[in-house]
Amino acid sequence: MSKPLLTSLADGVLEITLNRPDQLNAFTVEMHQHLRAAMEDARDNPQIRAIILTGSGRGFCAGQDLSERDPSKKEIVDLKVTLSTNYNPLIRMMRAMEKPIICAVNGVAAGAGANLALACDIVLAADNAKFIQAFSKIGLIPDAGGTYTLTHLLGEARAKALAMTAQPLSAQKAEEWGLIWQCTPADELMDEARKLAKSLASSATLGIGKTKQVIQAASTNSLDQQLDLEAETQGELGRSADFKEGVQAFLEKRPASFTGK
Ligand code: T3D
Repeated sequence: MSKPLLTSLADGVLEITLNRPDQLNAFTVEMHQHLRAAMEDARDNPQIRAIILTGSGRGFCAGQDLSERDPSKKEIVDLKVTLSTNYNPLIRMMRAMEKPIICAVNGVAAGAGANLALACDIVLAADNAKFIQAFSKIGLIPDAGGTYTLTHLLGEARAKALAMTAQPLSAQKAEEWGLIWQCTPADELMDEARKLAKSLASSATLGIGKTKQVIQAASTNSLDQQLDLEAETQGELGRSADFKEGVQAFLEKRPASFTGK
């Protein structure tokens, strides 16, 4: 049986591929376990300075594998438990990780699959990809952070309409609305994602990780709190090897060689 997740590491970039193409990479418990382990490795391994998340085959991820929720199986699955055990720790970990996660959405992203993509830091999507908040079709609400991400990125009007209608949102419109960073021709998606990841992996990783955290904090902080957080974080970064190297390189008119420290 093929592995539900593929990983490869090169040039400081960990590439993670969801690998259940016949089910559009829908989430099983097993795939969750593998993805969590890969993300933990990405977080803890200093060799890894950027992550790409993508899917194999024609889809990115169709959310929860609904065959694990087959009502005829009699066993009642408590979705509060499955979210608390699988989806929520994953999203929390990805948001807390002080490394950039690029999502290369290679095809349809539905349900928790769409919201997994939107939890990444920079989202590129193939021009034939679409985002579907499929939950309302099966009587659920958007999860895996969807109610938060959609509302913060799009505002209530668009978040509610996407969630209530489950209407597919094209990659082009997702870019136009500011839901994702970039819609890319499908045949250029992985090259673009790899180029971007490689460049982030050789840049000032510590500063990029802190940028992620401080921008995320802005959703709930006041301006005063944010100014304090910026000062505190800049103080820390001002003592880093990367800051020293960046300034030195600028003054010497040469490219900087960052170590991510
Ligand atoms: O349960 C909990 O723990 C709570 C958490 C829930 C999180 C969630 O994600 S709930 C939402 C679950 N996802 C969905 O409701 C989406 C279901 N899928 C679709 O609506 C459609 O497949 C798509 C719109 C995504 C794509 O449509 P299309 O026409 O391009 O492909 P298809 O023919 O429907 O799917 C291709 C195959 O993938 C097909 O299998 P087959 O017939 O070739 O053997 C289909 O059954 C399978 N597949 C697609 N999505 C899922 C799936 N199999 C299991 N689970 C899926 N989610």
